[in-house]
Amino acid sequence: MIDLYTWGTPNGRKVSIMLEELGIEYTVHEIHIGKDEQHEPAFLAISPNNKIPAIVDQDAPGGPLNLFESGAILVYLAEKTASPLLPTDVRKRAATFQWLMFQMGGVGPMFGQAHHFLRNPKEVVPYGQKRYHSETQRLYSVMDDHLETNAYFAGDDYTIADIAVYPWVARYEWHQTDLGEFENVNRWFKELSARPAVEKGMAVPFLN
Ligand SMILES: N[C@@H](CCC(=O)N[C@@H](CS)C(=O)NCC(=O)O)C(=O)O
Repeated sequence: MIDLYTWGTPNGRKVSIMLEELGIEYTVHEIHIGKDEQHEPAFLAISPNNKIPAIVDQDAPGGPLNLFESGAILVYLAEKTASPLLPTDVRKRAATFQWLMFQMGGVGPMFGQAHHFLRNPKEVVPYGQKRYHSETQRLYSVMDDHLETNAYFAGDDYTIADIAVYPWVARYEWHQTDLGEFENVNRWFKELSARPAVEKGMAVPFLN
């Protein structure tokens, strides 16, 4: 049994999609980040960087295991279940990690900043808006070029790299991106959207 501490954000949904794909039983604990619940001591004991998502694996060898950082959680769950979502073939595994890191170090932080500057009703900062919107568009071009000759990020197979990127692309309206301009990303996005596990995972803990 996995306890999932999450909120309705892209990073949280990576993990709920993964758990749905794996068919693992899990209990959702909502951490309302708008109400600062991420700073409560009980949550900090699991996730000391005060961010969702985090999990507790009650059945880990040696006793309950706490884990934060969505990328680490995806790898942990794939390894725990020996899932093909993290291939064992050396080249495919390397490609999966490469695109997972691309998401963790690029897509997540840059799209997140784009949302911050483009959707902040209190203070308009044109430089911040321009910088992160253009960086977002650049990342879409990188993804679009790659997906022109690859069905998925790691090549022929659907992996945790796709699960990591998907919930961020799902917020395309927030970062003012026309998916019609990126036909390969659009094709990939539509295919993943049709997966029942993706649809279910995206609704955890609520839809927005
Ligand atoms: N690198 C982290 C980022 C997690 C993250 O930024 N979580 C956000 C929500 S998407 C959060 O909990 N923010 C609350 C805060 O910063 O106080 C991961 O991938 O898990």
